[in-house]
Amino acid sequence: MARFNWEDSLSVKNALTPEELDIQETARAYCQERLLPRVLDAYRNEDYDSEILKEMGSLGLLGATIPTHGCAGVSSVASGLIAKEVERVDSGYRSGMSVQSSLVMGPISEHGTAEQKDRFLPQLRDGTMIGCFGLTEPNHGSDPGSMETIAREHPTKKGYFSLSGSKTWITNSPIADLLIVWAKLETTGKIRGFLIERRECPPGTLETPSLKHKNGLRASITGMILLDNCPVPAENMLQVEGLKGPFSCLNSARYGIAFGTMGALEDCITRARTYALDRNQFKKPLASYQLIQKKLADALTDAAYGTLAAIHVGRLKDDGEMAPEMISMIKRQNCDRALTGARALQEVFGGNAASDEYHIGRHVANLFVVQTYEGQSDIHSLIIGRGITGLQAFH
Ligand code: TGC
Ligand code: FAD
Repeated sequence: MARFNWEDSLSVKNALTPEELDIQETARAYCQERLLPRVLDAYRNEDYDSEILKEMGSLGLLGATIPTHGCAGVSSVASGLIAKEVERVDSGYRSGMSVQSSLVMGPISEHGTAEQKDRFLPQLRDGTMIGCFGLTEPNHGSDPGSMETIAREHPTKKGYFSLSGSKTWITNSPIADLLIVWAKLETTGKIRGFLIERRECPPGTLETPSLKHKNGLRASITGMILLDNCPVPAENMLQVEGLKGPFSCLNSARYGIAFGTMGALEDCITRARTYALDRNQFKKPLASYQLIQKKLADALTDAAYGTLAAIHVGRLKDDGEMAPEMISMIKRQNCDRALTGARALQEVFGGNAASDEYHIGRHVANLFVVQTYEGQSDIHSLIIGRGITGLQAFH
């Protein structure tokens, strides 16, 4: 009989390869040694240090599943473990990394021309070029198919499109060198992806104001993308048509979130356990009370179940046997359980939970946002419901 190890309660490590365990260890060491010491100041000042992407790049953590252009070419599970270690520190840091890896390098790798891949992937891999992904608009969030951003033939520049419209709540947009913007072609009404290089945009055609004073995800930077007849060369268009372009990349990003949120939840468990063992009330440690133990037991079970489900779906993804509804199931379930668990564990800290030095309030605020972006949980319920019934309930 084995001894119960609360730090790996269902022996998740038995489901991982030696290479995946090594990658997790490298990511954990970096996150605990380099990210954790910065997170409180970053969160307080709403400040994202773009050097972080260079540091991640130097460790091979960016675009890690891509098998070409000097990227690591690791399994989906390994990339999930990286997300988990980053999100153990802060969801905002995972967000900055996910956008660069899954939503910028991903579409270029999957839908880019050979020339686009050669031009952009190496710099994105190293973090010397920062990318962002513009799908959401002020009037169209859950329903991106109704987007208004339009790509017309440029009136004066031959071989160029002219893009006009606005995107909002875009992670990394204020600091992005390369902006992937999804727009409808005026001629066909079909959605296409465009690679916009900031340095090539004439003044006044591209603005990326920051969205400040967020009450979650403050360690990541968020902004708008405002396009006013912005000229984009035709060769910067991605080779995919329709919503399946952005959604194929969202499958990977949502996968990373499903895995990552389990890191945030585990951090809440570790911190709440330590606090409950140290803090005495009614002459005994809080940890000795049944109601406290139930909160820990619920959260621990959810973190282990969620991680195992994410590993399983990752294996299916790499074997080409993953259905998007599976991603919706783990994104929804893991975000919901992480938010519920973190919120319950917050209570263990009593009034001290109100101090950011206990970290738990930061995770709770972050996890609300994570449950919202890349498809709010109710939207994923509808995707799963459509999978069960064959009937769509969105419209
Ligand atoms: P629907 O009819 O369902 O689909 C239209 C076309 O898209 C294809 N498709 C997919 N392809 C691959 N993977 C998926 N997961 C796909 N889902 C859909 C589909 O096959 C179809 O293709 P085709 O060839 O037949 O045209 O489209 P709909 O308009 O009814 O969509 C409804 C809905 C709700 C499923 C969808 O719009 C949705 O998921 N909404 C949520 C919006 C969302 O997730 N936005 C994310 C913005 S990016 C972001 O939040 C980044 S945060 C990053 C960070 O900081 O970490
Ligand atoms: P809405 O679509 O207005 O939804 C509001 C509520 O209504 C939700 O609870 C939703 O579930 C519900 N709802 C909507 N339609 C239905 C329906 N048919 N039936 C039942 N309920 C429904 N987007 C990007 O493109 N790129 C990014 O990098 C990015 N980063 C982000 C970073 C942050 C910090 C945040 C907060 C958001 C980011 N987003 C990004 C946007 C994010 O994807 C959207 O906020 C999300 O898709 C929800 O859209 P919305 O905010 O417009 O909400």
